[in-house]
Amino acid sequence: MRPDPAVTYGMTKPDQNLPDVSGMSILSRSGGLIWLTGLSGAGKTTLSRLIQKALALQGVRCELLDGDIVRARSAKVLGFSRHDRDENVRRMGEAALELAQSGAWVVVAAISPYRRARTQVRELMASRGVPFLEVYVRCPLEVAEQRDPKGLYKLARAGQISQFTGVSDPYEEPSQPDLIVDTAHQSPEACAAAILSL
Ligand code: ADX
Repeated sequence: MRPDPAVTYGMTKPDQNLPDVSGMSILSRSGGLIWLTGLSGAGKTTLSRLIQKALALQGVRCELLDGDIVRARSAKVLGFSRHDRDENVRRMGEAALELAQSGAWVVVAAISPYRRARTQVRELMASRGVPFLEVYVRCPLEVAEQRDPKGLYKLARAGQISQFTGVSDPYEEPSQPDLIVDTAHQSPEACAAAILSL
């Protein structure tokens, strides 16, 4: 059985009350990119899935690009050095651009720890006239670490994973995100609704 994403991420299990996006301006735009950045365990994947479900209810195509899944598919060619993370972000931006230009809404869920790489994606989208929304999925390190859905923080603290974001590698908070959602204090549904209201 596949794990429930909300449980996986240690967040409150979402009930069936998906955000109602009918009448929201997102429906009047033909595609765009919602970029979720934040620590591992912050809730990016959970939110991306809620957004996709809410949009699907309105017949809007929404594609998800999740760091974990994209990395698994690319045969782990990229590691976690700054260079590789930036390359990962660049590739996701390129893929998202193509999807958005085909009329889909795209949600990228990736730690994407470096400001400059995220800004480069913003600039790429702007140069092609594709709406881009950077959402900081904020969650204090202590909370993400307590959730530790994949047991990675524990391994990182034990020195078994190096360059782990928040523990032994940096995370640069967005200086001017389009939105901040706080997953330590807001429900997943409230966060997804706030994002869809942008
Ligand atoms: S990013 O930094 O390049 O944007 P991405 O979101 O694709 O990262 O992948 C992060 C996921 O890889 C984490 O959720 C975690 O499951 C896994 N991971 C493995 N090693 C690390 C590490 N050193 N730092 C962060 N995440 C890691």
